[in-house]
Amino acid sequence: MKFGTSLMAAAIVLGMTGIAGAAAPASKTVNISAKNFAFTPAVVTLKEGQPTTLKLVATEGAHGLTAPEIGLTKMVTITSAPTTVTVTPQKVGTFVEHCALFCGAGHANMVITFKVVK
Ligand SMILES: [Cu+2]
Repeated sequence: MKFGTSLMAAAIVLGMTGIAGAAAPASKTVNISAKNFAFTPAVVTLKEGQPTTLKLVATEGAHGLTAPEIGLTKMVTITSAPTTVTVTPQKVGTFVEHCALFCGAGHANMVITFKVVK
């Protein structure tokens, strides 16, 4: 009987956690496309501590993204086949990242800005 009661209590707690999880934005997806020589959108706003899936695709050429400030330490190669990577930024700030894979004449100016907010 006691066991049954605690199971029920556990179910209630789990249920409440579920509700709390729904209230807080769970996981968010941001679509980012890359072409010669720009990322779209050029500015991506992320929330500190919130897991966000970046869906990366190249509409032209091949590009790369490394953004250690938001937790993306390993370069992701961006091609016409969409790739996803999930990051959970831990640091508030504005971080400008350059394309991480040489892509041609405009490579040096190819940037994306991540704004991490509270
Ligand atoms: Cu490049």
